[in-house]
Amino acid sequence: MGTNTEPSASKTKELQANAHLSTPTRLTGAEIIWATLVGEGVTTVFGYPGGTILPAYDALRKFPIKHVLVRHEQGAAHMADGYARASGKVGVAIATSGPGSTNLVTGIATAMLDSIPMVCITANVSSKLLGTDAFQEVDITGITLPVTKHNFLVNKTEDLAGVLRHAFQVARSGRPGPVLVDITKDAEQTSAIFDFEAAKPRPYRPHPMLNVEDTGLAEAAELIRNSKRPVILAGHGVMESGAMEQVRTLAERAEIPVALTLLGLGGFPASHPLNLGMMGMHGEAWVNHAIQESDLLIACGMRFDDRVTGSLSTYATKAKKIHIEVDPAEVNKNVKVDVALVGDLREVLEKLLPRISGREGSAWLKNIEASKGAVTVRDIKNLPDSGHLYAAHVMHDLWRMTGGDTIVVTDVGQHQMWEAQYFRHEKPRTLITSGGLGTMGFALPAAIGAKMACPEKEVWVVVGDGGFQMTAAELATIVQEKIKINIAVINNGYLGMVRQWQEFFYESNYEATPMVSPDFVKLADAHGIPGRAVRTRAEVAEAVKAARAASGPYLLNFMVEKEDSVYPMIPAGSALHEMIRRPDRDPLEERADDK
Ligand SMILES: Cc1cc2nc3c(=O)[nH]c(=O)nc-3n(C[C@H](O)[C@H](O)[C@H](O)COP(=O)(O)OP(=O)(O)OC[C@H]3O[C@@H](n4cnc5c(N)ncnc54)[C@H](O)[C@@H]3O)c2cc1C
Ligand SMILES: Cc1ncc(C[n+]2csc(CCOP(=O)(O)OP(=O)(O)O)c2C)c(N)n1
Ligand SMILES: [Mg+2]
Repeated sequence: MGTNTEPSASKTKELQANAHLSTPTRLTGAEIIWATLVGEGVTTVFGYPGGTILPAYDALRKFPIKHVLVRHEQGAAHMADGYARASGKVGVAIATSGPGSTNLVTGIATAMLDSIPMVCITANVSSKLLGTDAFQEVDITGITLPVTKHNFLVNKTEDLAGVLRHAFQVARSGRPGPVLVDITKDAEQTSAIFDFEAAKPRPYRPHPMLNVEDTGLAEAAELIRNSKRPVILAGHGVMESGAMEQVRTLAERAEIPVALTLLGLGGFPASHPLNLGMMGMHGEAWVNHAIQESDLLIACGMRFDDRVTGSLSTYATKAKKIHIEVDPAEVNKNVKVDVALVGDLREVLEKLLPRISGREGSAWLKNIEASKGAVTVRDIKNLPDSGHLYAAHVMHDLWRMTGGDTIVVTDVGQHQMWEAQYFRHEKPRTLITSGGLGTMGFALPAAIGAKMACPEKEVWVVVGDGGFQMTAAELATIVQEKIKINIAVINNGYLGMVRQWQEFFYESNYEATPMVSPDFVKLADAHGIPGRAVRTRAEVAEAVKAARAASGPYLLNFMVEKEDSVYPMIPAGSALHEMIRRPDRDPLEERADDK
């Protein structure tokens, strides 16, 4: 089954014949919306129609843009987000006024917390009705003010092209983020001269602080030269900046190990000898110990989230800190740093690298290696089959069988952490996950967006039984769009991550976490999607093979151990080295000698 992302041939012809972009032409506001999007290079949008946005939908047929009809506007926002995360381009979501636009809000906040470039276009009531509590009137610019990078209300047709172009510029420049453009119905209906060139925004002017000076670079190089126990902390900004090569060069040239945030996974190859793995609340023990013992942290495009630092007063107290970061507001926000290099990571590293020469790091690397001890590689392939199906095995087999060459889109919870621990990401943009907001229901729609952006790539959804039920309606979107996505439901019968907190911190009072679910295989079947349940470890590989071989979407319902927990775990607010470890006699051992 192929994907359906390309505009139809007839629409493409219209684009070629489309003189709007070069010759100023009189168009309706509705037409200007699409004409501007075409000019900005948009080929796919995700949306849901309604009364006030109907003029725009009516005009859509004239433009070479593929519209994906979602089942809930939250899905449209997550799809636009997944599209952006997979491709690096700006994702676009469309909704009508009132409930249509408020349904976008969770998806917008999700993109905001993870710095994802997105433009959301909503319609509002006609300008003369604004402020009258008209039918489906809602102040969506007010509502989304704190969760957008910027937002606009347009009530004049002649302003539309300029505002939309500006919105794209804001979304993708500097630290990316979501932008909302709310358009009154009358601005869609009346006409104006569309002049794409004249609507071009003024060139993006970086913040005046974004000017790395020689003194800062010299100080950073000096700290690196003199450090005995440095660690690079690589975050999401590595991918957003496209600085994978520069980070690697820095690590290799100065022999510095690299720890990754959840959103940084894939920015530095998992198989690289200098890769330590994930840091933070569910990071590897040796990574957190290395950070606590370090004398120099070089933070590259990461924002010292509390899931990463644990308690700030005890965080890496022996270390000097260098922070390379595009957003000045992030510098000294959580962690006070010694040298701040504010700018685009790739550009800053390109200036810094000529000042870095060979540095001997083997003693520190050996020290970290030794600290891995008996509990290390998470290479659990040879562990005896205890008759239990652990989510860890599912992730591990998924990684082995795909060779890691797939986009994995996860939801939020235990399965998300097991994916991060057991699936090894070699390449950027192969893990798509909601980190900052931790939005359950994200995975299925975000995967649709990712597949639309990268139709040639294999895409897997890894989702819990709880989160899957939040946006499962988008199964119908998969079918309508004829796209091939594989879905792995990690079904533990619980809101597992919350159950784990109840077990550890609330005396196992499992209030409101056991969850009854429908038969997910039957649910898929009702959509015409084949699938099967998997109950034992022996069946996992065959099931993954069947899903991959199927020509269309496929769902696997993995009935995993119900009360397993994610280890290690730093209790919220504790120090980074105060980890709860997997109990010794737990059936799922993680031993170094399993290599
Ligand atoms: C259940 C759960 C558990 C979690 N556990 C962990 C955990 O154990 N470990 C962990 O790491 N995370 C964990 N997280 C995720 C965590 O909440 C944060 O989302 C994550 O740590 C943020 O990573 P980041 O700072 O790399 O990315 P972001 O939050 O996206 O920040 C990226 C930073 O890079 C900057 N940037 C962007 N573009 C550029 C550029 N061009 N040049 C320079 N800088 C740039 C941005 O301004 C921003 O400051 C968990 C999340 C959930 C839901
Ligand atoms: C929209 C939303 N509501 C509530 C939460 C709080 N929460 C975090 S993880 C989790 C449990 C997830 O359960 P499930 O989807 O079954 O995944 P599991 O942890 O069992 O792998 C909950 C309720 C959230 N992150 N998002
Ligand atoms: Mg669950």
